[in-house]
Amino acid sequence: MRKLVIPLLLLGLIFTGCSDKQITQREVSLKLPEEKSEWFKEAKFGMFIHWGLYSILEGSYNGHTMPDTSFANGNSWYAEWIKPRLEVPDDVYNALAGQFNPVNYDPDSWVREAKNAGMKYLVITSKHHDGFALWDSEVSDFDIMNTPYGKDLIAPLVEACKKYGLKYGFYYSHWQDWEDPDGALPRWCEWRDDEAFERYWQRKSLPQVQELIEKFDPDLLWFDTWDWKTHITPERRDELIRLVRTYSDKCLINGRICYENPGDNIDFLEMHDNSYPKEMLSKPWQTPATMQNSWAYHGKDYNWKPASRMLRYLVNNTSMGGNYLLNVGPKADGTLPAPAVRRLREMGAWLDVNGEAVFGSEPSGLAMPDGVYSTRKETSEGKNLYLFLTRPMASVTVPAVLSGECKVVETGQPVEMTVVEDETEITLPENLFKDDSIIVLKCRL
Ligand code: FHN
Repeated sequence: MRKLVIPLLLLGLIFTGCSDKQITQREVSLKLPEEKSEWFKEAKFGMFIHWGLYSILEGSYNGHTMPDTSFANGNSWYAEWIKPRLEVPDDVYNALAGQFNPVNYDPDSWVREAKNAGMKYLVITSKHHDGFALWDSEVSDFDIMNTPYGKDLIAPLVEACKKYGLKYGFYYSHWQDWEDPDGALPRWCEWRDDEAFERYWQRKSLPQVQELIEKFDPDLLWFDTWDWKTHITPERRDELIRLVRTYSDKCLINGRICYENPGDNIDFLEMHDNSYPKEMLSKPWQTPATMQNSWAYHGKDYNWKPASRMLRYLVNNTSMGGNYLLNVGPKADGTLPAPAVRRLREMGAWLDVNGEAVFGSEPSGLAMPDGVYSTRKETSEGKNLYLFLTRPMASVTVPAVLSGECKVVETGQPVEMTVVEDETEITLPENLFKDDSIIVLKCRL
C-alpha cells in the first residue's frame, strides 16, 4: 500500500481512542442548517454519471450479455454490476485497470452538455461498488493512477463545474466494495462479518470520504444502500455523517446513507431508482433515474427512453417539489453515448423555452386533473400559475379563480378561460397538441 500513512494518522486523531470526545469538543453538529439545502431545492434537474472500469465491458463478458439468466444472479441490466452478475473473476475484473484509458475524456464538454440541458448540478461515481476510485486516492492503489491514463478524472470535472457554475457531488459506495477484502458484497456472495467490515470501514471507506471532501470540497455526497440491512448501523451512519460535518460545513448528504433508517440528520431524500412519488415530502428529495435500463454504459441495452417521457418525469417531480437526477453512462474512452447526448439536447431545447415554469417555481398545491402538473411562481409581473399539459385535451379545469390572462408559454398564443364559482375552465386551442411535447400554460393568479 503506497499511500496509506497520512490518512491513518489523521484518522487516529479523529476516530480512534476518544474519537467521539474530540468531535464533541469541536461541537460538530450532525445537522446542517436547512438553508444549506436551498440550492438543492431550487436546482430541479441534475446529471448523474456512472463511469468506471465496468464501462470497458459495456454489459457483456465472455460471450454473455446482461441480463443473462443462465447465471443464477444474472438478471440485471446494470452494467456496473457485471462483476458479480456475470461472475467475472476478481483478478480478471481488477486487471481492467490496466486497460482503462479514457483518452477522449473532455470534462468541459460533459459539463457544457449538462448545462445546456438545463441541469444545475452533477453527481459522479467517484467509487462505485467495484471499489475503483476515479481520483488520485492516497488511501487505495485501486485508483485511476494505476491505469494507462494515470491522471485524476475528478479534479478536472470539478474545475469544469466551477467554470460553468454547476454544483457538484460524488456518489461514493461506502458499504459495498468488491475489491477490498473486507468490504460488503452482494447478498449471494461471501458474508463479511462485522469485524471484517469494520476494518474496511476504517481503512478505506471513511478515509476516502474524508479525502474526497478535503481534495474537492463537494456540494453533496451520495451514499448508496438498499433494503438489505447489513453493516450500516445507525452508529456507522452517524460516524460517517460526523466525518462529513467535521470536514465540510456545506456538503449535503442523501438518505441512502442508511436506506432503512436515514435518521434526522441527512439533508435530502432519495426516491427508489426511477420512481416518482405522487405526494409532497417533508424533506428536499430527488429521483435518480436512468436513460437506458442500465446506469453504466451498456452497448446492447437499446431501451433508451424518449426525451418526452423523461421531461414528464421532470415536471412530475417539479410539481411535487422534488428534483430529477438523470443518469448518463459515458463510454470507457470518455465520450458520451450519442443517444444520451441527443436526449440531453432535446430536453435542454424544451427547457430553453419552458424553463420559466420549472426554475424558481414551487408546487402550486392545487389538485390537477390527470395528465396536468402545475407550479406557481411570483415574478415582478405578479403571481403566475403554470400548467404542464402532458397529453392532448380540449379543456382543463383548474380549482382556482384565474382572473388575468392565460397563454401558451412557447408561442404566446392566448387561451380562453371561464370562471365558474371557484373554478376556472380553460379552453384549449384546436391543434395545440401537434406532437408529444408538453405544452405549458402561464396564467395569472
Ligand atoms: O446498485 C446501485 C446501482 O448500481 C446504481 O448505482 C443505483 C443508482 O441509484 N444505486 C444502486 C441500486 O439502487
